[in-house]
Formats: sequence, structure tokens, C-alpha cells
Amino acid sequence: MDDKTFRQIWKKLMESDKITIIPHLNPDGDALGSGLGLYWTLKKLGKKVKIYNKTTPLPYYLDFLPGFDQITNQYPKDTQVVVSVDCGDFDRLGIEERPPFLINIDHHYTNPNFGDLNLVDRGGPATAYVVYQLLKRNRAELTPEGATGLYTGILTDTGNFQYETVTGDLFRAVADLVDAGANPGWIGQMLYQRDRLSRLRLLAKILDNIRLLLNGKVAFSFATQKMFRETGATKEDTETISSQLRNIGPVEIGLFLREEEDGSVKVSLRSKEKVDVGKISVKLGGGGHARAAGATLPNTSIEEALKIILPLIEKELKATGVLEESTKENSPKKEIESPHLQQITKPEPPDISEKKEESPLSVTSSPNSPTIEKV
Ligand SMILES: [Mn+2]
Repeated sequence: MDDKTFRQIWKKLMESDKITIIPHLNPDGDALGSGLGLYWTLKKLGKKVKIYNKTTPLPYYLDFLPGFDQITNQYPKDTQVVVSVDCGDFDRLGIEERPPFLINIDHHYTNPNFGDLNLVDRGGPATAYVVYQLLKRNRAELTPEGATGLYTGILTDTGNFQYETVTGDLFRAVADLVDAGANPGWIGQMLYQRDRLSRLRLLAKILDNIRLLLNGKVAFSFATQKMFRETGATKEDTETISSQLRNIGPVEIGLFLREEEDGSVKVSLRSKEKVDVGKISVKLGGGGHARAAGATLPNTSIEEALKIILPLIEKELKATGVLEESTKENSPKKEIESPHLQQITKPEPPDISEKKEESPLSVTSSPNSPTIEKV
């Protein structure tokens, strides 16, 4: 990312009027946060700027972002310049035709530079950080609304400042965003303290089905359409699951598979330290980063998807020395054929009556504990 590109992009934006910002389909915190970060500054500069995303509904957990309600699902036909933010490739924009001019701002290392101007911080912490630098280097003003979006993008894409992509420079940028009006306490509350019971009920089912594969280096779980129906949860409720799987002590890779309404399977991969899951997801037709990546496999089942993915994971685990070459005992084939997989597709309903007996409340039958009876 050289100075020239930062200047060229700004010049183009300042010369243009009808600008449309496009965060990627099924947007996350960085996609919407970086898009809105740019949106507010351009708006303040008097530009006719729109922010477009085809996805409906947009993820509810991001509805606190200032400008969330301005995001339209109607692509403005008179657009002169499109700025794509956080899109690893052109397909992620959700538009059929190439716009008259396309500016590509991103941080996916797999980004093929599909724009007319490309500002890609390959392997960098977040697109929001690239947008921040674009604004700063061109002395554009940060607004409290925009700073809130950029802060959210950086926070969520660094796993709350936990990844190796976090540097001193990034923290200095974050400090600047806080000074500009981003409120970390409030943003944290909005993102993490508005959980829904339906999500927790789905989470309980998913966690109940965790299996450790490949010598315990992979934690796997899944969600079926049935599980969504039973709990009333939505697909974005599974956003953090693959990270939670990865977070298990000895696990290197978290693998989460989600059955979609259209019969495809969404693959979500997270790694801890050694394995580049972006490489695996590219082989699956997806994209992403070294520590977080995903793909969608059309017309398949969770079992079938697992058969395709596990050998790819095994190969990477061996290539990085996480798994020894000679490990045969836990080969993916053996795991797939295991009868446990039958269980996972038909989870048995929890036996409530049995649990009641085990519960401390069963003491109610004892005459010595009358207080518990009132509980
Ligand atoms: Mn991102």
C-alpha cells in the first residue's frame, strides 16, 4: 500500500459525486464498520454517497452502528464510483455488472486486485484499519459515527485485539478513533451484552455435539436447519462458534458446518497458531485469512462436506507439523465411518425427567429441607 494509491483513491472520490459503498454479502463487523466509517466522512464532505448491501436481513447484532438504517438493498443505478470494502473478490459484492469505476479496499491476502484502483493490506488486521489510514493520510475528518464503525471493524476482525495482526500502530489508530468519538464501553456492550435466549439454546445444542478429530487437533460441530427451527435462532447466531471451537486448549483448528436453507453447507474455519485456514478454504472455493476463513459447498450434506474437508485439514496439520506424518489411528476416514456421526445428525432429545432426579432439587423429598421445597 503505497502513498500514491492512497492519494489516487482520495482524488477519485473527491472528483466523483454519486458514490456507492459496498460491504461484502452476509456482512460482518468489519464489512459494515469499514463501509460506514467511510460513508460518514464522505457524507460530511457533501458527497451523494449510498451504502448498499444485497443481504436481507442484515445481522441484527450490528444494528447499533450509526448509519445501519441507511444501508439499502437497492443498488443505485446512477452510481459513478463503487467502493468495495472487505470484499475478497468481485463475487462478494452482490452486483451483476461491473460499475463504471471500482475502488477495492480490503485486507484478504487472496484478493486478486479486481478494482480499477486497489488498496489491499494483505493479511492486515481489518479493512477498517485501511479505511482509517485512507482518511488520515488524506487529512479527512473522522466523525464520531464513522469512528464507531471503524473501531467496531477493528475490534471484531482482531478477535477483540487477540490476533497476531495487532501492532502498536493499530493501537495508536484505535486510540485516535476513541478520541474521535468511538466509545469502547458502549460498543462492547452493544456487541457482547445483548445476547438472545434463542441463540444460547442453539449454542447449547451445538456445544453438545462437539467432537474432537485428528488426534484432538480439530474441534468440530455443526448446526442443522432443524436445530434452527427448534430454537428460533438465526444463522448469524452462529457467528462466533468456530472461534469457540478453536478456543479449546489443545485444539489447533475449529471447524463449524452450517446446513443452509438452499441445501448448501457453510464452512467456517478458525486456527490458533500454525495452520493457514485461508489456504484450506481457497481449495474449497472460498476465501479468508490465515486464522479465519470460510467457504460454501453447494448441494451437499454435513457428512459429505466433512468427507471433503477433513483430508484437506489433515494435510495442512501434517505439513505444519501439528500432526505427525505417521498418525494413522485417527485418520479422517475412520472418524467419518464411526457410528458417532449417526448420532450427530439425529441428536436425541434431552431427557428432562432424568435430569430432574439428578438435580439438587430432588432433596425436596427430604423432610429436613423444607426451604428448598419453596424454590
Ligand atoms: Mn475484514
